[in-house]
Amino acid sequence: MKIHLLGGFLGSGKTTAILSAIRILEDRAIKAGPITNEQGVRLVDADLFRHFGVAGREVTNGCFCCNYQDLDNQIQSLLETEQPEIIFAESVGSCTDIVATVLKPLSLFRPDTQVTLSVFADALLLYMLLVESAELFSDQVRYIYFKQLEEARILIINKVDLLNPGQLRDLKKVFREKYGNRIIQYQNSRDEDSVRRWLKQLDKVSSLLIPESLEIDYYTYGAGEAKLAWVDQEIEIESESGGASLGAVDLIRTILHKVTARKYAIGHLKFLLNGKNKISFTASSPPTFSFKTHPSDSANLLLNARVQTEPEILLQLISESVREEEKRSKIRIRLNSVSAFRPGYPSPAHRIG
Ligand SMILES: Nc1nc2c(ncn2[C@@H]2O[C@H](COP(=O)(O)OP(=O)(O)O)[C@@H](O)[C@H]2O)c(=O)[nH]1
Ligand SMILES: [Mg+2]
Repeated sequence: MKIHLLGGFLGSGKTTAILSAIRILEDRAIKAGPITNEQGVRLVDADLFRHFGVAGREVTNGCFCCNYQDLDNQIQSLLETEQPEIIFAESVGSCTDIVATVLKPLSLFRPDTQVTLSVFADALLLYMLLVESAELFSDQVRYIYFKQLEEARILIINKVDLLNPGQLRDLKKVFREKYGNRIIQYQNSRDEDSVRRWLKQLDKVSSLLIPESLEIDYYTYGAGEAKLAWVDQEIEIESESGGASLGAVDLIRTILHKVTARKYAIGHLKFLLNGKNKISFTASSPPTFSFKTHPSDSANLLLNARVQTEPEILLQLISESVREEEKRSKIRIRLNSVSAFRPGYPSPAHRIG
């Protein structure tokens, strides 16, 4: 059995790559299942996997490293019920130190399992941070970001389609100088051929030596996680004139506009519309988007926001957006269950240095 861990920053394309990989493997009659991981409990990606009929498991309420036993239980449960040959386990995008706290413990306690770690990075965000030296996030958040890259033996520079040839050439040059001793793959996870190359790479590397654990300052790491606000919110929209889904999309637009206007750096701002359409934004996405809707009297939205600000401010911003949209489009919007918090201080169950 193989467990492929995926690390890397919020919104770098891990879930997209997993979904595509599972489909590719399915065509080859190889059963694979995902384990998603989040700090919250109402998750866009878990719902998305359910929508696509992919049987998986979730580790919620904290990262793999702090919930190692839960991760192990979920692996066991997935193995017993679905018998996958391969498990893709996606860690929380603000997590790092995965080698010492997840990969090594899994290799130790599950000696029959081959474990790999691929760290994903959004090519455009990487270009902004590395080539343009943009700050975007606070120092501590950037500390996490670069620690994620540092511990990777397999680095997936994803979303290469967002760069023009000149940008890609510059990024490759700077990147090779800094991280040249890694396996580096330039990928577009929306393209199956590109994901196939990653799978091929994973087949090759699974017998390689276990990577080295990071040297890391947990104080700065914890401070970086605490810079990000997490809000998970269920939203229901009603309209007597068939404008509910359109209203939902307008609400997304208003929230996005307010977040970008106030210059809060977006880790990942993702919405699931009517349980099936994922609309998501990252620090590298354009501040505009279009989405076609069909007339409907009711719609629902699940929002997972990971944004650099205070949770209370993010909640207030969502309420303001709701009030504005209700006034503007004659729709009724109900905010249902919500959780708003900052991730707690990382305290891994195991750490093998
Ligand atoms: N252009 C482009 N977008 C991508 C690619 N991979 C993922 N995305 C988009 O990036 C956003 C975040 O992707 P997701 O898989 O949720 O990231 P995660 O947070 O790392 O799991 C989504 O809107 C994806 O559709 C890619 O290779 N190219
Ligand atoms: Mg994800």
